Amino acid sequence: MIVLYNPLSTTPGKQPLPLSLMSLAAVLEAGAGDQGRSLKSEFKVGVQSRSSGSEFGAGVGGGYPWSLVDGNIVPDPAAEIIARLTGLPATAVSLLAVTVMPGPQLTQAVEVCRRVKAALPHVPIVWGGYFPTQHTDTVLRAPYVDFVIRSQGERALQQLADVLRRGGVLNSVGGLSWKTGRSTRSDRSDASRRLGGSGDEGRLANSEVHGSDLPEIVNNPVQPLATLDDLPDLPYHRVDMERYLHENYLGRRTIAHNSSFGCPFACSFCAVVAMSNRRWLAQSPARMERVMRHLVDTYRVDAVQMHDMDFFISEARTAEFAERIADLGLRWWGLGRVDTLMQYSDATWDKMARSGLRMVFSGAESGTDEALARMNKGGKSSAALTLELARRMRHYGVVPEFSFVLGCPPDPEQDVATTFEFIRRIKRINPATEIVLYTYTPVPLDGSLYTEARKQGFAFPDTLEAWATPAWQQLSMRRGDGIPWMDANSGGIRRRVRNFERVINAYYPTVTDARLTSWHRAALKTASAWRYALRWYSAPYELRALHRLIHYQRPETTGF
Ligand code: B12
Ligand code: SF4
Repeated sequence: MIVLYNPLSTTPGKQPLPLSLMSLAAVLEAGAGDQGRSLKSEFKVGVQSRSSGSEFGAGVGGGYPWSLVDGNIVPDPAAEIIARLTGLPATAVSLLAVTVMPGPQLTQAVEVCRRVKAALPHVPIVWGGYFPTQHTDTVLRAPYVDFVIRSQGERALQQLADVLRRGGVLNSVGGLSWKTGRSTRSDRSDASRRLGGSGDEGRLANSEVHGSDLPEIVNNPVQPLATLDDLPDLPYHRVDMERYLHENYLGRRTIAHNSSFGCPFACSFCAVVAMSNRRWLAQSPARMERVMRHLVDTYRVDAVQMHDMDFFISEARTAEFAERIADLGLRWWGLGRVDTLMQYSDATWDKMARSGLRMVFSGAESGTDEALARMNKGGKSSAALTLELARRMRHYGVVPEFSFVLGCPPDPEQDVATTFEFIRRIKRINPATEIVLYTYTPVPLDGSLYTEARKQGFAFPDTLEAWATPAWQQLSMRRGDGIPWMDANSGGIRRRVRNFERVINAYYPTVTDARLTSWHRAALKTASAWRYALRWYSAPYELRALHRLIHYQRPETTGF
């Protein structure tokens, strides 16, 4: 049994379909077998369904038994995981596979994995996803994590399961990192024994690594990424889809989907760079159409949030997708770069608007080209293009959602002030624009921002326990805590950003919160008008009280 665990990541009731794990589940469900057969030759991508004979299918069967534990739904994930992994036949593969991003998700993952390891020391635990891909050594220093799979996970998890089932060397598992070296105990763990063999080289090391016995870590090279159309369809039929359908600005039954992996750019604050090494792989429009039709027909989905890191990289793909789904009446949302979207032709914008595109999230990042260059934003990005895109999207009736990375060196105060003025210009051009304000949060990626942060004393924690503390959890949420130049003035920059956000969101109430009535909007606008006119953003206590009263929802919590 392979238990796929999605640690808590959001507030109750908002849980998105856990796509990272569903992608892994698809491969386990389909079952590639382990005799060196390629995914491509083995999987029948969406060719047939075992029960209905419709075109949407889970593949050929014969994979590994798996089950999903979603920490967004299950109140005590550790107890649930232990129950599912207890009492299995000795010959069965047991494995706990965990997806982890920094923040509260990591905090729950640490606590749960520690409990599972204590209860079931023979069950190997593998972490994958954004956090372990960037901080592999820190993860493997924890005695309760045995493996990390870096980057794309489908093929690698299958390979790891094969090695666990048949014994053999771990070197063959693409992107696997694991602990090797001498055992710290005389008896080896069950999992280790199952792998057999005499030497340690390439085999599972004892998972009980304590204190100063720092493990030696081996990092297998990441394999070439699997083409997405060669991977099987997600096993929607195996989860309670009703739990993952939500009512929001887009629709009454909104689902999450992912249609590509990676991004060809290398912005210096972005975790995607380590994940895909500037590669972008995408599902074909035909595949996407087939999945959309399945979701509409089977689950009465009426809106889709595309969780791709960069949905819009290929104009041809977007245009064909928009044409293919035009008759479905879907409303959809995606993330895309400002410069890419400005390069699209009017014909493509027409098709997108007619196909139901309602909102696009873009990293506008800053109001100056110098800051964009320091962030290594790349492409043709510029502040002027951001303004143009706001104008263009107003024309097509698509809501822009622009995020900013504020308070960057060399002069964080000035950076904040300039970007505030820039945001006011955007709002004049397109008042519906949603503004999402972040402060720079380092990722371990060379670049002037990270270099500057390190120069000023910033360092990542080197244990998972430290990452799981409230301070680091807060830092991971991109609020600017713990960044040397933000802290230098006792949090003054952070406060300025939050105050500005409060005033601008009152003066231009978000269009995406369906609960805001016209009375609410008028009250917010009136109450904030004098502040906005005088640029008096500090201490907006009365607006905070008003926001509380009407259960105001911040734009950054409505998006992905
Ligand atoms: C959906 C999503 C969420 C959802 C939650 C998803 C969930 N799992 O429950 C919500 C909206 C709640 C959310 C919240 C946050 N998120 Co988020 N989120 C995403 C998003 C858009 C999509 C993730 C996804 O499903 N991708 C599709 C799947 C198929 O791809 P994947 O995740 O990469 O998975 C593949 C591999 O990574 C790997 N893999 C992943 N997990 C595992 C596990 C195992 C065992 C293995 C073997 C392999 C493996 O294999 C998978 C298949 O190839 C990503 C960006 C992106 N497009 O990836 C950001 C992203 C992961 N989030 C991010 C952030 C920062 C946050 C927040 C901190 C934001 C904030 N300020 O609040 C919060 C933190 C939440 C928390 N509680 O910790 C960052 C992480 C940055 C970093 N430094 O690592 C990302 C990368 C966005 C970005 N560009 O910055 N998020
Ligand atoms: S374009 Fe977006 S996804 Fe790509 S590296 Fe930059 S911020 Fe990350």
